[in-house]
Amino acid sequence: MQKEAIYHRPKNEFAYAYNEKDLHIRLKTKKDDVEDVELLYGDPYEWDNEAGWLFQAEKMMKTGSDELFDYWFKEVSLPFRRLRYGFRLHSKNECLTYTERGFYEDSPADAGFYFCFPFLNEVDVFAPPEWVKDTVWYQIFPERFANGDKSLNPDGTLPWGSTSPTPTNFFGGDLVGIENHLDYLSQLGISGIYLTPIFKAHSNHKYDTIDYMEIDPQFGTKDTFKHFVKACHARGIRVMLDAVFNHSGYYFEPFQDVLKNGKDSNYREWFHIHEFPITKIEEADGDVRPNYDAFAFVPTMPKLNTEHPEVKEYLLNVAAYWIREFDIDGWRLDVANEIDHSFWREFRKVVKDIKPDAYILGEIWHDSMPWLLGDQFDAVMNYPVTNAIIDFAGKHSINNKAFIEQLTKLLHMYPRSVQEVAFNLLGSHDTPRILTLSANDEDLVKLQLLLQFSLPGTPCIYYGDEIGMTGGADPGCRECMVWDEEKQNQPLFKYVQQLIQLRTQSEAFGTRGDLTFVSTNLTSPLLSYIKVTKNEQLLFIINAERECHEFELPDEFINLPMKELFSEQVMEPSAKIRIGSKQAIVLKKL
Ligand code: ARE
Repeated sequence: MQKEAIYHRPKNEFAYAYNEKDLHIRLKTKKDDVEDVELLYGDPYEWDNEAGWLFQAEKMMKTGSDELFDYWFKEVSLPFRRLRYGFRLHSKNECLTYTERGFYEDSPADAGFYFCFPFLNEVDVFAPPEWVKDTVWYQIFPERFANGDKSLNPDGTLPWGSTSPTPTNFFGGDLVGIENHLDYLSQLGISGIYLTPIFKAHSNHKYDTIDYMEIDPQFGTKDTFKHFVKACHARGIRVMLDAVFNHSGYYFEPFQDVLKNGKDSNYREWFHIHEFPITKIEEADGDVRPNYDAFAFVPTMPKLNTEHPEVKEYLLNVAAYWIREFDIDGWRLDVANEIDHSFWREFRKVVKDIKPDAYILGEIWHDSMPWLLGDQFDAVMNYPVTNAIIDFAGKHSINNKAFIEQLTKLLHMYPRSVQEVAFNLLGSHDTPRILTLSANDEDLVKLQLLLQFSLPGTPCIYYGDEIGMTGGADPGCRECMVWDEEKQNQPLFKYVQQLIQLRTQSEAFGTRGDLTFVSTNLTSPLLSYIKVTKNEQLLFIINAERECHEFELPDEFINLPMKELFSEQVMEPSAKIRIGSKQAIVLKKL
């Protein structure tokens, strides 16, 4: 048995409270090394003089394998919500008990040797907002969605869609424009809007904030925004704003004061100034690096000192204000990974005190477990899953087996309760558009959308992707929304609409369905996975290849009456099924 590959450590994705009574326990072992695992578990205080610690032994379920590891899972609940536990490992010729103190041939009789989940305190249970599990998000870059009030146009505003976007040009998108198109969004079926920044700022992207307490005048006023939120809520659409707290803009009053008064400024501690005098961008030439911390090395984005009590108070007040006064439903946190954890813990308390079911979404592109322990974020933008989907079904740079192994690793990276509200996207204002990444192949985009909508988490459509807009990396991906219906890809719109309907109608299709990859055909070019709830069983078969393929149904689906969800056709019981090139089939057991 490869003991060096056997790993468990409590209170993260390996051991966590799923709800007020159930604990989830996971273990990983070297792939194909261990045949069976039993969880040995019990109350730490149950023992007798003869047997010592009184524990139960129950088989764990293998929930998947990635490139290197097998993953084992067990859900347990104990009357007194206290747990000591270990693992009895069985391989061909060996049997070992794995405890916190190491490996033993015979299971130790002393509970003190075992892993410990001391007590399941309700306040520690990570409980993300339930409504997020049923939400389909739509991301809008406000400057480019719709120009509803030309009187707000900034100087130099260009005619809508008249030319390519650049880092500095304007087309006049505003809040009225978005509100005027809520019928379109309701028709599509989305139920959450994520707006990139809308507070007063210098640029067209508004990530260089001038005033966190004002709506940017080109987008409208506070009354416009209040009216917009009410109109969204009246349609059952939630609203999430973009909190840019890692840095301010160059023209943010406190930074201007530091520029003017240098080390005598009352705000000098609000930033991370390396030395005085500060490099003034007006005097700087080219890409001089600022002598203060910034986002990347962008001089117009001075990093805020969120550890400073005045900065913390100011920003937490901003966070509270827009929830309390405008009833927004969530915050997307920009450059979330570069702000200190203590700030985010206070942020969560402030936000959840005002609106307990507000959604807190961190923008982190990498492993985010330290922010997802239940004391900071509810979820993160799930770019690792985005990349796996695009690599498999968009770029064909990984095959079915590699995709399953990558997804298995990613799905075991976080607690299930986190996975269920993960923010699943195929692109954003920071990435090339999905159709462009898929070499303009609409069929491949549809396969990627199906994966995005049926994997655990909640999907987000980037504006215009639903009608087949293209665009390269920032700023290419920020073109003006196409409203000329002749130029919109209506079949694709209808397909996205159908995915949203399927996700709404079928619980197993959405985030509550338990996912298992059909790994019997790892060498097959076809990806297939099963999603089940207690009332539904769905089989997804995806052919990202350019040839037709035959698929042998897994045992649970052989020779049974089924309905194909997209066509609504009842399928004759069979053992095999043909999948066309770049096609997908979703079968529901009748
Ligand atoms: C501007 C130019 C870009 C240029 C960039 C270089 O427009 O063409 O590449 O400068 O600095 C905002 C604007 C951008 C602007 C930027 C800087 O929207 O248009 O870019 O300000 O002025 C990393 C961060 C992540 C960040 C991305 C952009 O981790 O937080 O970089 N995303 C947020 C917002 C952006 C916003 C900012 C931050 C700044 O979503 O829209 O940019 O407020 C890998 C890494 C990631 C990296 C990612 C993208 O995956 O793992 O960490 O994200 O690549 O580069």
